[in-house]
Amino acid sequence: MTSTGTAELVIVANRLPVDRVVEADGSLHWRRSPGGLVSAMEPVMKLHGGAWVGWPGSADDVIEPFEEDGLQLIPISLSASEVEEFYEGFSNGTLWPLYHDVVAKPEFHREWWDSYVTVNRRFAEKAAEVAAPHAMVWVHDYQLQLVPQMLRDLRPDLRIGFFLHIPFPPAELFQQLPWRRQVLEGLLGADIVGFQLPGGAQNFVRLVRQRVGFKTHRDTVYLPDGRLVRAASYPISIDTADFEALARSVTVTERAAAIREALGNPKRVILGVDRLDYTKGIYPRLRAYAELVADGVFDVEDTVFVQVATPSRERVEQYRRLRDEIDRLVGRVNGDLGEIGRPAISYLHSSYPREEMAALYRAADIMMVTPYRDGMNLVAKEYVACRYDNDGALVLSEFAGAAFELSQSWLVNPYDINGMKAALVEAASAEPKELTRRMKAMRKTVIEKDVASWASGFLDDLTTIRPVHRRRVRR
Ligand code: GDG
Repeated sequence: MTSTGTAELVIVANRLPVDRVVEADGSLHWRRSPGGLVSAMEPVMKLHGGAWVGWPGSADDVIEPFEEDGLQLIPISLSASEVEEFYEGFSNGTLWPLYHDVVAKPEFHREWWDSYVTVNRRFAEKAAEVAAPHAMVWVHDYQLQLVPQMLRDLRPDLRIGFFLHIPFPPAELFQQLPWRRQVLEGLLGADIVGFQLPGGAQNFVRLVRQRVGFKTHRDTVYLPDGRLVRAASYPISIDTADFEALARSVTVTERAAAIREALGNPKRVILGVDRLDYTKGIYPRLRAYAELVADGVFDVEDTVFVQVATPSRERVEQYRRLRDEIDRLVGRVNGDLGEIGRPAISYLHSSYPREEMAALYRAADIMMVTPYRDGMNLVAKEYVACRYDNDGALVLSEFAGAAFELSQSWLVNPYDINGMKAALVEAASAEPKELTRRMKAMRKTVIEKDVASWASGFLDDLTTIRPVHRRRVRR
């Protein structure tokens, strides 16, 4: 065992939960990144003297551990070539498309894999250094799938949990990965491997049986050394109360009215909010709307579309190409169908403060969330959290994890443009009573199952998982 640290709970994630801000006078400071994971973890972290291991977000930064808002932050440094090979390459050019149904073609490069191994080892070593004896370590997401086993080799005393935020693909797709066995073995270092949906957990257990050859029964893998690994689903959520409070605030209420005004006070506002990512199905959604305008079903005078596409992974080729495709589509639709002062689609390639997001959710009569594949999709839950009047319609892809819980939405297949058009028309003409019935049911779910209950559900299971013998692993 390597020497140990003092943190009783360690979060290991690709990014630290803070962003670096450079002031006009050149001074540097850190600002908490907005996001449910951070706010959900904060109370538990403070209670347990927690530490967060992650990358600060720019290349070649060597930063000493520091404390921010009572959180102990442990930066991991990545070189420029590691950002290219580990992060943009293997994580976002290989794993991301492979795990999202191959909606874009994954690239397999041996040097990207080598970098993935090197960087995963760096994260594991750092976590091993800061964790107290018998501490809990919670590792997050596809960038760090080798960390659980690397960490277990260094620190067999730890309880290790892993959670995958994106889908875990069926065997038929996962099998393409030249390093499939190493990834499965990496994950098996955890005591609990968590997924968004039961299907992900089942895919994982099946692959372990087929590819690694370990015995499995239902959600449990039996390792030859007597250790057990549990694979289960923990659907992530949002800080619902916080979002609703924001939506009810005077500033957001006024801003929502101002947005509608600026759009020309139309009868209907349809909204899409996504990172600009090829998994999110932005293209077919805009086409469905544009066809309805061209068909004369919607009129740009009374039904407008607002699409926010937050810039994302701009150095990765496939993302640049997607941006061009969407630019072209929006240009064509507005050129063909818009009128002076009335573009059919208001397209915003930009990122906004949370207040603006809440105002947009408040301003929208119909929210379209139509990914080809998505682990969960928090935008759908945020929209529901903001609709405290029980109005508004959610059109949701059946391939988003959120579809399992938000089954009262208008569920669509994003590959079926006619189907999406029909759902959009139905949602647009639904009676208020129908909207209320659906929204009420969805709000109940999102209020009961928020991000705090997600985090405590996972950590409680990790605390109480049968204390199997923790024999030293000899290799
Ligand atoms: C991954 C999985 C899973 C977006 N633009 C702005 C902004 N956002 C916020 C949204 C939402 C979050 O970012 C996006 O979360 P999603 O869940 O929709 O999608 P991914 O980024 O792909 O997240 C996904 C998630 O991990 C959690 O496990 O649900 O399936 O792919 O919260 O509001 N926030 C602000 N400005 C923006 O411009 N402030």
